[in-house]
Amino acid sequence: MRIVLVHPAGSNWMPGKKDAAATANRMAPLGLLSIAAWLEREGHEVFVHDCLGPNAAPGTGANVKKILALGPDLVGFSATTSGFLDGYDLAAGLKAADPGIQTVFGGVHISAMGGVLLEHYEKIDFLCRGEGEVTLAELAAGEDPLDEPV
Ligand code: B12
Repeated sequence: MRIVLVHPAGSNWMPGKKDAAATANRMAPLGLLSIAAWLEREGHEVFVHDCLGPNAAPGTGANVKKILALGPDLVGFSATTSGFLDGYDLAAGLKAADPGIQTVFGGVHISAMGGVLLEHYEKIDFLCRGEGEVTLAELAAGEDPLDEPV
C-alpha cells in the first residue's frame, strides 16, 4: 500500500495571541518517522510529507497537490492541538479530490480527545490513540485493529 504520513504546519487558535507555530512546530516529526520505519519493514511504500520541511509548499491547496502527486491509498496525519485543524483541512482537500483516499489521525491531540472528534470531523476515517506503529500496520494490512484482544 502507498501511505503518506503528514506533519501539518499548525497554527495558534488562541484569539489575540501571537502565532509562533511556524517556528515552534518546525522540527523533525519523530512519531511519524518511527511509524514510517515500521511500515516500510512491513513492505509498504511510505512517504513523509512535512508541511514545514525544506521543500514545503505554502498553504492547504499546494500541500494537497503535493500529497496527491504521491498517489496515496492511505494518508496519516500527526496532530498536536496546534496542528489538528490544518491537518483536517488537508484531509478535507484530499477527500474532495479523491474520496477513495482513507484518512487516519494520530498524535497527542487525538490521544487526548479521542472518539468525540469523529462526531465533528467527518473527513476523518480512523483515529488512533497512543502509539501508532502496530495499529497503522494492521490498518494498512486490511485488518480491523479493533478485533485485537485488549
Ligand atoms: C519531545 C517533545 C518536544 C520537542 C519535539 C522534538 C521533536 N523533534 O519532535 C520540542 C522540545 C521541540 C517540543 C516543542 C513543543 N512542544 Co512538545 N513535547 C515533546 C514530548 C515530551 C514528547 C514528544 C515525542 O517526541 N514523543 C515521541 C514520539 C515518537 O511520539 P509521538 O510524537 O507522540 O508519536 C507517537 C504517537 O503519538 C502516535 N502518532 C503520532 N502521530 C501519529 C499519526 C498517525 C497517523 C498515527 C496512526 C499515530 C500517530 O504514534 C507515534 C509513535 O508511537 C511531548 C510530551 C509527550 N510525552 O508526548 C511534548 C508535547 C507534545 N509538547 C507540547 C507542546 C505544547 C510543545 C510546544 C508548543 C511548547 C512551546 N510552548 O513551544 C512546542 C511546539 C510543538 C508543536 N508541535 O507545536 C504538548 C502538546 C500539547 C497539545 N495538546 O498539543 C506535549 C503533549 C506536552 C504537554 N503535555 O503539554 N516538544
